[in-house]
Amino acid sequence: KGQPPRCVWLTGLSGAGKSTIANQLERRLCALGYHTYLLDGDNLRHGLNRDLGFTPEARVENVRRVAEVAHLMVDAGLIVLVCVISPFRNEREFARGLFAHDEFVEVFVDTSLEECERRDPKGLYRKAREGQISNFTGIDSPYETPAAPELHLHTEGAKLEALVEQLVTYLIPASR
Ligand code: GGZ
Repeated sequence: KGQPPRCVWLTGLSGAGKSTIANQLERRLCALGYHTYLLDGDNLRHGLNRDLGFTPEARVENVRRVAEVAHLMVDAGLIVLVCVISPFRNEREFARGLFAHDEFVEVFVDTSLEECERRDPKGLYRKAREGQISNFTGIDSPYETPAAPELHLHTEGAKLEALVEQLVTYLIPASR
């Protein structure tokens, strides 16, 4: 089947739901017969990006590397799902600039800081508030909200399936 290579770039706070949404999206796309690959910032930081921390400079380099790898994979014909906080507008625009116009889909996984902190699945927000982690996004490191994402997902009060459906419909308009 003809497959549209894409970079689906999910940006948002830690705990916003990027990985959860991308994992479910990957299952859906797989079931529809598409070849995908998921690049997750948290995982890549154990390998490719193990030398990088969370200073602004390290994040710039982290996001640059992830964007370049995604570009290679899109070049190979895959639908690449990227989950990185990518807090800076500049680096997201750098990533966008690597791709052809239709290939890059910026998805703002919009969950308020209050809600992320309430979820706190890994206890990182608590540690950041207690000063055990510094440079934590939303606490003492900035997150620049996307100005014009292709998709803006409001996760609070939404069902996972409905959010994933919005993505599938955007990516594969004929799938419904
Ligand atoms: C933000 C941090 C930090 C700090 C550790 N700030 O929600 P998680 O846990 O599983 O995913 C987050 C991940 C962020 O890595 P990224 O590569 O996506 O970040 S960036 O795009 O900004 O380079 C979080 C965990 O690492 N984590 N310390 N200080 N998130």
